[in-house]
Amino acid sequence: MKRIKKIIYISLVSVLICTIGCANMGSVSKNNNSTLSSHFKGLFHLGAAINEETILGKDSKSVSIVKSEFNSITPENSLKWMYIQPKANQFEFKAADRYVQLGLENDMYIVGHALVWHNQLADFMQTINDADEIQGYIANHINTVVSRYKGKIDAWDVVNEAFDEDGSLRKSVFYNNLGEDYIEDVFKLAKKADPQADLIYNDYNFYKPKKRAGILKMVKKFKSKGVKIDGVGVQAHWDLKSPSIDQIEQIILDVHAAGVPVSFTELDISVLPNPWEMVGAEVTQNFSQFEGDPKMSPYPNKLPSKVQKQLAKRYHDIFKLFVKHSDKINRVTFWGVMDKHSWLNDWPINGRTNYPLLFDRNYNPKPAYKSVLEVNTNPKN
Ligand code: 9MR
Repeated sequence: MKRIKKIIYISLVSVLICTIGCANMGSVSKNNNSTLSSHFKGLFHLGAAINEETILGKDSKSVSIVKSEFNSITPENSLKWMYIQPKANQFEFKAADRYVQLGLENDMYIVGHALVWHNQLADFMQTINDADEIQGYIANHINTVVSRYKGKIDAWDVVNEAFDEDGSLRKSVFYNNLGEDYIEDVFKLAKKADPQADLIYNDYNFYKPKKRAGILKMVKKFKSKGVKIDGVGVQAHWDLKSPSIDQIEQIILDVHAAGVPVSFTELDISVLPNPWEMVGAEVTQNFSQFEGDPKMSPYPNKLPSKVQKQLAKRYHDIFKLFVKHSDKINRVTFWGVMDKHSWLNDWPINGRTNYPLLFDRNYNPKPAYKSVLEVNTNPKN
């Protein structure tokens, strides 16, 4: 019911926006009272990943930004396997329940992240060497978690980061035990537990053609076999230059051609040096030998205004593209609320000072925030 009401609401708002947009062709639709989510309403959901402090209400400033600026939330860590089921058959739902409650109270599009992922998996799962045993745990995990939030969590990242850079399947504990069909089986289990939830495959480095092709081959196979999949999640851990706007556009077009909408699920823009040409979010990469090297963290106190402007322009260009293709995009989610809490301060080198989001270390909107609100929301412009 909640979902049907939302669809009707979004459709009505879309018609209204189109009517206004068509009457004012060429005018910038900036409204001074806009928030991020109201600015893009009718085009796509606008979300943020929230950490446990925010979920538990301990960071009231983040909570207030989330409530006023966003209409979708993703739990940065709290629903991952290692926290939800740290020991076999022992479930911990305290933070997850609070998370879902926050989303419901504020009528948000609530995302569950992530059901099956090789990383942040409970210890007991990582050493299993038996197909039936691991299959049993996966089925129990999905039934228990997805059923608990049936009708409340709107979308699940069902499988996360299952592909390698060359487009083949990652040799994870799931693949090693179950072979290549495990992803399909997991999607079927999720559908059984909540037939209405949007089921998403989520990954990074979609701008790499081989990886994208591998993932989209699977999506097309699911579609042709009638296996429910409702979208692809493109993580979008990017930097000031890469991927290019053309590369991002190609991702949108290719995902759309595979028959599903795209969501940009983990958007942030690193402004720090990346001398190894290393882009993406493979968390196992370690560059600890560079810790404390000032060349690798050139802005420890303040982001120079020149870089601040580059960041603002980069975000503006990205959102302009998102608006252009808003008919193919379901959601755009920032990976965090404000700079101080971003995972990018500690990856790939610990202890750096990064500035990847729209709110600064004092919870104030940055020039990039303003530049995003200045994006014309008429897709035809
Ligand atoms: O932001 C998350 C960080 O707090 C965790 O330490 C890290 C552990 O892997 O995971 C981060 O979130 C990841 C997300 O769940 C999946 N895609 C990549 C994200 C950044 O690593």
